[in-house]
Amino acid sequence: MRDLKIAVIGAGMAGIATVIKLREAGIDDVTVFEKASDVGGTWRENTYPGIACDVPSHLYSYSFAPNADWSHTFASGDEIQAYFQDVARNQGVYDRTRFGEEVVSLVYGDGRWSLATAGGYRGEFDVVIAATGVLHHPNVPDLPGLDSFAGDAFHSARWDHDVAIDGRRVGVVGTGSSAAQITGALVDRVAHLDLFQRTPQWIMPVDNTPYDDAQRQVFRDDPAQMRQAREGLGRAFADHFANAVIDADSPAMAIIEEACRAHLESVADPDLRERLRPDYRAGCKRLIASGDFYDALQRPNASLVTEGIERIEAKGVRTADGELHELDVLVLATGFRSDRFLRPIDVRGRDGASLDEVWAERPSAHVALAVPHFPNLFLLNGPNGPVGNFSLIDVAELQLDYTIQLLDQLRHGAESVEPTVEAAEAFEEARVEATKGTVWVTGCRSWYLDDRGIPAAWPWSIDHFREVMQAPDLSQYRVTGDVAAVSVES
Ligand code: N01
Repeated sequence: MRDLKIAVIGAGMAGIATVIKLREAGIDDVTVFEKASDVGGTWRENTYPGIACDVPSHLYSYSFAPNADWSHTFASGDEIQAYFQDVARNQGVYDRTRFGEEVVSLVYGDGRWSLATAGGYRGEFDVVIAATGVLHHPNVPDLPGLDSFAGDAFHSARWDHDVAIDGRRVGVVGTGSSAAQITGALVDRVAHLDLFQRTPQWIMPVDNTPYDDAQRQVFRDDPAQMRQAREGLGRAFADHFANAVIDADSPAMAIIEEACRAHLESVADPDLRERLRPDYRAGCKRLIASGDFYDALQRPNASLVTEGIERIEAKGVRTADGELHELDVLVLATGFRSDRFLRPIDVRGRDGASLDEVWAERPSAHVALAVPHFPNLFLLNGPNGPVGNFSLIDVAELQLDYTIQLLDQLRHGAESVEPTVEAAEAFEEARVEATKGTVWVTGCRSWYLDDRGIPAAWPWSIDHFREVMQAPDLSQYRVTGDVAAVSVES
């Protein structure tokens, strides 16, 4: 069997899993390229006050590395980051990783990828696995005058911990999941908090129950119980959320909407309540899970600002009604450019095809994983995948199982494997059609929607994703070289 030399881009959640799962499959010549100085990806970069994951922690854990010690149902960001560091350390991922190496170009030719980094490294690989994340490139809004602000301004994913927060006047722009968590965490620390809301959000109430010592001991003593807990959470998450949003008319969707409506009724001041009321359906935008957001906004030192932002001035934010909201610190919780994926890496596939050109209108990938004309390149959590309403850990693990079966083609003598144009187009056509039944198209602006207003997401169930990821259908792939050597069950 041929030994494959594999490059992995990114040492976040998916990159760590890649090293481990490839090794399990007998593929050990793996180098991870990480532009930062540590593993963790999202959880290394997002360190804002209040950060947590809204996927329950026992579900947001690798299936192969359960963690009996999660402190809460929804663990905090630093606990999650420590988990990834531990797994990476215990499984030798640090040793495989070149830190401080930003990949800038990938060029395919004669069955190999030439990889170059900004630091001058050059190497040849049989396969590249991009584990570069989805919500990675901050969306810094083009607010007039932003540079003139005399205080400190930063994006939520670039939190500046040298800037004092306590007792100061802080403004938060945005009402997404990041802003909701920041608002809840900051309100009791600051002199005044202004939340600049462009669009109200539906908020799903959640309790973040701690696990006590006894429960943690049970999980430690009996891993089977912990596995069952993970499976139960996965089932509940799918039934009550993931499978609800893909069917706008489902009873589960109605339950979510009712829970959000009832939660909004908890806001005592009718004026504030109405200003917080969205005019679109719950789940259309990525649903926010929070138990403290409304409470925070009802504190005497919090203001919800619904007038549009006209410009930023030295002293603060000037809104369209002419009012100046004076601030010391401005937090831009304004989301991410969710259409970037592995760009800005310059990727050249077969016959010089440029990924940037192929994706000029919008990114797409066959089963969210692979792109015609770009052989032996796999994108974990790639375009149009199950994002936002599943545990991305499960998604990455399933994609890796599928990818490893495609790699078997190469290990048994094939030179290259890539999806056919026909298969990728047929997949995309079916996907677009299926988005029509989802709640994402019921009338709102969100990061799910592409430039056509079509959700750039997997519009089917997680069970269907599991089925598709069971085994590649080789009729959808162009395999070159010694193709008869292996067959993959389908
Ligand atoms: O970003 P977002 P996020 N002027 O894109 C507003 C995951 N996540 O970082 O709605 C004024 O959701 C924008 O307004 P509008 C999760 O999947 C998970 O919060 O477009 N406002 C919106 O309110 C999540 O969905 C967790 O009108 C501007 C906000 O900024 C995803 O990451 C925690 C503006 C952006 O919201 C992204 O969440 C955090 C402008 N020019 C993130 N530009 C958990 O697990 C943008 N906005 C809990």
